[in-house]
Amino acid sequence: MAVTTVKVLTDVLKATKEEAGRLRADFAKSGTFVLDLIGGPGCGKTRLLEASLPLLTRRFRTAVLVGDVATARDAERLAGRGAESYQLVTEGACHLSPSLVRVGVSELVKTIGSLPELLIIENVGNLVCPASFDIGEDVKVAMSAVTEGPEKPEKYPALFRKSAAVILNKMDLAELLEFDREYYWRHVQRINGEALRFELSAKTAAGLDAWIEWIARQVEAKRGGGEITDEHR
Ligand SMILES: Nc1nc2c(ncn2[C@@H]2O[C@H](COP(=O)(O)OP(=O)(O)OP(=O)(O)O)[C@@H](O)[C@H]2O)c(=O)[nH]1
Ligand SMILES: [Mg+2]
Repeated sequence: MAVTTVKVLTDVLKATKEEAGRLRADFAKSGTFVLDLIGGPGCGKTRLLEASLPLLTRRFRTAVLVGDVATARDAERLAGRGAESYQLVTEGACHLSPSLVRVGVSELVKTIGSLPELLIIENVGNLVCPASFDIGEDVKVAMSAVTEGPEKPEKYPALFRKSAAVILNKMDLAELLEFDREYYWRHVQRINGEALRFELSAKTAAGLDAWIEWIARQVEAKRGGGEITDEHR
């Protein structure tokens, strides 16, 4: 019995890995830069996209996939911001899978005709599960907010270790909450000294420019068929 269980699990993991590989190959062919945005519930992922999309869609053909456990609320919020967005409802699962991303990609292509230059995927609000899944992305970006306290990198290191960049959001509230920035970034440095760092407020747009420019450099690099290297980060 135990052997059968292990075999089924191995097959599922293999199929998942293969689908992620197929997605990555398709994104390479179309020159689509894919960003997997991961953070706990309420850290401001959708709010950041609401602020970012008007700036990004001026420069790039952009589309968004939004993962949620139960609702289409986030895609509704993003409507009218210049990017086609499609909601993926996981029906309870705590992360997006490559097969669900494949469904979203097919739906996007039906609507906009081809893959965009930039695809942003807002993963399900969770600091643990999405970190373990390859969904064909170029980069994972870890996001947390000052309202969640400064221990998030320390307590959820896997996500921070795997991310090319770390966003600390809701900086407009940092002073009020006496948020310990030094503590937060010290642990990010310890876990992943390579990660790029953004402090911003999706509400006031403070710090947004550096984030937009970083994405833009990478979209341009991928569009040109170049490798995403440290130089572009
Ligand atoms: N003050 C302040 N509030 C913010 C900021 N960013 C987001 N919020 C608020 O925080 C709440 C949660 O933001 P969302 O964008 O829905 O968070 P999310 O990460 O997409 O949440 P899930 O999709 O549920 O995982 C909303 O009320 C936002 O308006 C910010 O920079 N400053
Ligand atoms: Mg959201």
